[in-house]
Amino acid sequence: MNKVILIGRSESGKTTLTQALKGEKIHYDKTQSVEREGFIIDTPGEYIQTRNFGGALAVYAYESDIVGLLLSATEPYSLFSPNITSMANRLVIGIITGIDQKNANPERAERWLRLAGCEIIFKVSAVTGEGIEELRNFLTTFDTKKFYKENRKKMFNL
Ligand SMILES: Nc1nc2c(ncn2[C@@H]2O[C@H](COP(=O)(O)OP(=O)(O)O)[C@@H](O)[C@H]2O)c(=O)[nH]1
Ligand SMILES: [Mg+2]
Repeated sequence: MNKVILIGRSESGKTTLTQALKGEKIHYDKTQSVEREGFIIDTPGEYIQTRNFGGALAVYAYESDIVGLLLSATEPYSLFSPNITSMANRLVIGIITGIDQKNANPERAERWLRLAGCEIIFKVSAVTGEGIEELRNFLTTFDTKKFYKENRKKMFNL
């Protein structure tokens, strides 16, 4: 089973998504520390809301098979610098959260995540459940061993 780490600013929906992926009832729970929830590692957003985001990404990625960068569809800006995914020698996917909301603009969020370097992007709502099953399937079944073997030159600078 892949270990997945979720990274994104506070309120981007990491904890709620963790609950939705685990099939739990959604309840608000402020994340105080890096928490392991089964195959998912949830992080407090404050950790990355600094100029050292790239460093944090590089370090956290070591704990995971897949890194998920979260961006809310309602976010008016993005913290992710262009090509930030290159800081991690892991598969970094984009996850757009909160697509059910009235003022959601998933296309804008997608452009920012592509700019950040994400090639695989999911659009989800933890509230309606849209896209959750697809994301869960990807996270639990994607063959990361094969992926890293095939991409070792690119990923590990060999
Ligand atoms: N409408 C809607 N609200 C969401 C969704 N995901 C998260 N939220 C809300 O956004 C707020 C922040 O979510 P949370 O998971 O705590 O964010 P975190 O700080 O990244 O862990 C909470 O009030 C959630 O209920 C979603 O998909 N749809
Ligand atoms: Mg949280």
